Amino acid sequence: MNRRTIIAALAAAGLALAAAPAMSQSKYQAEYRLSTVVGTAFPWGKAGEKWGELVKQRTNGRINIKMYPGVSLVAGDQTREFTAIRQGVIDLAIGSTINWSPQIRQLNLFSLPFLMPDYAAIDALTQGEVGRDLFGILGKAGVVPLAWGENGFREVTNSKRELRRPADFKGLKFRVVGSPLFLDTFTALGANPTQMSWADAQPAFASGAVDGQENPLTVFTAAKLHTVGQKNVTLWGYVADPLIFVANKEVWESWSKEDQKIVRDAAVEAGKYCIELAREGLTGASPAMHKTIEGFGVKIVKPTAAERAEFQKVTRPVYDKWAKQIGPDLVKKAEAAIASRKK
Ligand code: X2X
Repeated sequence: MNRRTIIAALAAAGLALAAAPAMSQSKYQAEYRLSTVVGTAFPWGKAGEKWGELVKQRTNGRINIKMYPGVSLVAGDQTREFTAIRQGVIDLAIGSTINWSPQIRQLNLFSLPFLMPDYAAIDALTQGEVGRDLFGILGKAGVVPLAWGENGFREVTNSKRELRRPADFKGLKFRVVGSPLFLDTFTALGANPTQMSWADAQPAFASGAVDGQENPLTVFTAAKLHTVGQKNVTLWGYVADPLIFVANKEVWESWSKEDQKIVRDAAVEAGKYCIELAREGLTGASPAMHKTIEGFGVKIVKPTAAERAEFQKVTRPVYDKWAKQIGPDLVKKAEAAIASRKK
């Protein structure tokens, strides 16, 4: 049995991993397991690949990162990823704030409807004091946070009709991600939300078991969601999910200071690359990706300011309820950072 098998067995048995540090870490592992939800067709997976390449090259192969897309180390259940990192079943991860928010309630911040109006607002949070506060919280929760990346603004899509106002959501069945906040948001809109992993979601679109979903357009195109009936897209930009690069604490501490610096710097570089890719074709007056998607026969709806305000109004009680759970001080700090952002 190697160290990882022992740790996995302990975790499966529900035993506290306080026992793990007693097993001395005399040498580096042959391989370090990096968890992501999606693979290299997506900016998220490309960032993981880049992180691994940079680290391997700069450590002369001392640290060899293997990517496990599809959160396969936790059998596709992305809401269990954070716990598995803490337990050492996963060595490294690039995770969405949404998927880790069941364990770290403050990460729900980014899912507050209509908190972030533009990319500058995301940057104002992740690159400022709010980002540092969240890294402090993750550090206390037992992982080592290294860098920010990005999944993107999550646009709503469905197979039935154009969505311009809350009334259009009525009765539609939506697949939502694993934070209960999303159930509240879609319920407030009058829809019928159901929580599902990404792995389960795609067959559910194909079979028509659910009508719609929300994800960044980079996910829409890479996963070819137009081929599973998603023929209507509404660009409402209601939330965005940053990605966070982290390491398991014990793995991190087993590395030399020199290697820690290499891994951290490479994460920052791969994170910047990820953010660039996540925004590619999505900025400017007539974004190229919108044209690409329309070319698939998909109808893109761009809500007017008044229509957007209507969505904001019906979801405001969800914002207020969750602001309390996230922590009013953190939310106020985020709102202030956004109000004074550089555009
Ligand atoms: O499951 C999703 O929707 C995805 C791929 O965007 C996340 O992992 C949050």
